Amino acid sequence: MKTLDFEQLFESKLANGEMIEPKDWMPENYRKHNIRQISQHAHSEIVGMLPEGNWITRAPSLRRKLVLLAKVQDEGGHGLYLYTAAESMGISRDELLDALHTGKAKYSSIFNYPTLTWADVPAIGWLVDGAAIMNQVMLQRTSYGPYSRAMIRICKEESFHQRQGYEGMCALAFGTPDQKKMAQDALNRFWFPTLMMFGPPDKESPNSENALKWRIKRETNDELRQKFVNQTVPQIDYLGLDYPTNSGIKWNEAKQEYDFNEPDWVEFKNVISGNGPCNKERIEARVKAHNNGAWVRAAAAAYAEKQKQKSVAA
Ligand code: FAQ
Repeated sequence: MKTLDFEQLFESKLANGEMIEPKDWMPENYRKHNIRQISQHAHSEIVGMLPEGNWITRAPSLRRKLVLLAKVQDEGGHGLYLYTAAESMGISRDELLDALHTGKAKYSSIFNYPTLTWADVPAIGWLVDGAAIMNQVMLQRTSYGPYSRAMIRICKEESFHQRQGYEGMCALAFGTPDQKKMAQDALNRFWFPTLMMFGPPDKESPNSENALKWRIKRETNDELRQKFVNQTVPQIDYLGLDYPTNSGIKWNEAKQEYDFNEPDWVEFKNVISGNGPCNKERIEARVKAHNNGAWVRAAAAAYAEKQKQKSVAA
């Protein structure tokens, strides 16, 4: 087949809503775009283990500790599905991790903010996992097969995370006045960083055009941000918390949606360029974990080699 025929086949698959699979021909830019997005997503999952992991030893009860341990472990699993999906496009795990460790690859801006009190743990489950699901529901139908299938499983687990987060927020918001204050403070600090998770405004999003054309993304950054606000504001109301300062949240009767203030996009650009409050600390923690795990990788490789020799000899 000529390249033109391959290209037509690729386009017709997209037009018919079929998946692109690892062995299918694909344009080089489609491959690069997916590697960029899937690997950044994978990095976000494993860096995302750090802010919550910070609270495992200080969880307020055994039940909360068990739930948090399981959640953080789930995020590690999500990273593994996503790294594997990215590897199926012909890039190695070492290359992917090297890009994270050297600051060449991005990960979600949200994980560069600190977790200052226990209330940040349920606030992350509620808001951060809530925003992640809002974005990931559409990614279940993304055009690259391995990414789409990873997202189906991840979404199931993220929904559970979101609910445990909201349940934790309810415990604080309906608890003592001090607990309610902690919940309010966590909401205030995480509101704008959560809105940033959806990416820059559509008019400043260089990757959206191709992402939509190739059905990698099915909704825009602004559409998803609006949906998230519409879903979350009634949940703030139910908790009896105040809207965060300067959030500008107001019901718009004509549009049948909430108006809200945009986050500070200068701060966003700073955070994604490596200058957020915790960027340095996060990368140092990942590099340290990777180096400390070298002996495990060496042992696993030696074991695999031994098994291979055994099966050749048999
Ligand atoms: N943070 O042109 P666009 C989670 C970058 S998973 C950092 O609009 P795109 C689970 C973007 O990469 C959360 N960088 O880009 C969990 C691009 O830079 P580049 C992660 C950002 O790709 C919960 C530039 O700005 N989810 O939370 C961000 O079309 C709790 C221009 O932007 C995913 O990764 C940002 N927020 O749209 C874990 C979902 N936004 O690469 C633990 C998959 C933008 O050209 C605990 N990803 N940038 O140098 C996506 O849907 C998209 O990649 C977007 C960005 C929506 C993130």
